[in-house]
Amino acid sequence: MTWHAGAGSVERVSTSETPLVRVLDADGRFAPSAAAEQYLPLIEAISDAELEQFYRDMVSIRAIDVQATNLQRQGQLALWPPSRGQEAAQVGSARAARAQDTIFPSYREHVVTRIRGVDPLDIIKLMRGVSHGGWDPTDPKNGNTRLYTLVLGSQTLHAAGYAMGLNFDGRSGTGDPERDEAVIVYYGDGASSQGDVHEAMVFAASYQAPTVFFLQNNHWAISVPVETQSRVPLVERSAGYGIPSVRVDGNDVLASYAVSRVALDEARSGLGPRAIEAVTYRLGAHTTSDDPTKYRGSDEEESWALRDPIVRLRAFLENRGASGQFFADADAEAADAAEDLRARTVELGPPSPDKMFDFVYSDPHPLIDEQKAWRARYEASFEASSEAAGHSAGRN
Ligand SMILES: Cc1ncc(C[n+]2csc(CCOP(=O)(O)OP(=O)(O)O)c2C)c(N)n1
Ligand SMILES: [Mg+2]
Repeated sequence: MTWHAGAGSVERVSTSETPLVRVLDADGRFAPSAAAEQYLPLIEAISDAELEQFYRDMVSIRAIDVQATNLQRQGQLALWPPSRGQEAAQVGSARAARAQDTIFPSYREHVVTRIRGVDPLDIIKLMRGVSHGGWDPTDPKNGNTRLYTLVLGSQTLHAAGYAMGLNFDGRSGTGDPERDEAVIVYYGDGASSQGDVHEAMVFAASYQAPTVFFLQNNHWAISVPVETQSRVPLVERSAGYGIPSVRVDGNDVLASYAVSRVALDEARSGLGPRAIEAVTYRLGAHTTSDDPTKYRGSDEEESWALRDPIVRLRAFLENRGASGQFFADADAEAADAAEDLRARTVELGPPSPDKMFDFVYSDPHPLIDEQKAWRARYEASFEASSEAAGHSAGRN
């Protein structure tokens, strides 16, 4: 099917006929698509405990995400990029990674980082301006999670380079599944048009670097719809570089988990890079600075709300006999996590202005020292003038 859009009636390739790996339908029924067949043994091996963990991950991050959005509205944060709607894509892929793998997030992967051990408060610190990086990626408690990257697509180059290094160092593709490492990098539909992403794919493919390119197609790059990004399905971009690529229903956590497991296992075992396009939807605003009512209709949002990944997994678990107590406990755990984050956020205090000078160069630099001293004098001048105002008020 083709359709026409925009000035000049540009012919585009429809994305509707591209095979999609899907295991659960929108009502949570087990209804695998033809493309899901090969993944069924893996899916059937997922334990009840793992399924319940997926659900707990998803509801906890939803509550944290709502809390962080509220904190921004209440003046506690400069910005928050909501992840609502993308929980299944993120939980499935993050739970598929092994401890030794390295994660390169973009800026919306809140549950990916949480699963790896990063404290959500570290993201809050970044969004409040009290930290310029967020967390220490070399600290073992952060599970090999590199920093959030706001320069679109640049993390794909970091990931491909790191993965090439794994090969050079003999840390991947040795045939030892317990020790071999891979890399998974997250990026968006908009970022997929960045030159960096294409260069990263060339290097990963040429050097058979163990990189899994995980594209979350959430249909929007701020106000630009995905239809404008590409005339072919995004999954074909990576395929064009010779990288085996699959398209998955990103709102189906089981499908996301299965395709990510296979892609990571293959990358780790020396078969080269893999790519996944997870088709999902950003239910919230791009960030708290954005107003999506300016560029998309509520009918579109409502149609995607019906495909909410949490509702889908909940229905599946209920059909399998999960107890009401389990769901109540998961909700309570999520509320506690969000409340704890709020309490710790409001205790953070204001950002220190001096910090912006501290990490410009690794060594002291006279120009930076001079600027830092100027800023301190400038700040002090307000105290001096308010003291003077106090004295003059006292004289009157
Ligand atoms: C190199 C670069 N260009 C532009 C921007 C401004 N910008 C920030 S987010 C964004 C849209 C990204 O969309 P997408 O890649 O689909 O990710 P999403 O926000 O939907 O998760 C843009 C254009 C940027 N951060 N970096
Ligand atoms: Mg997007």
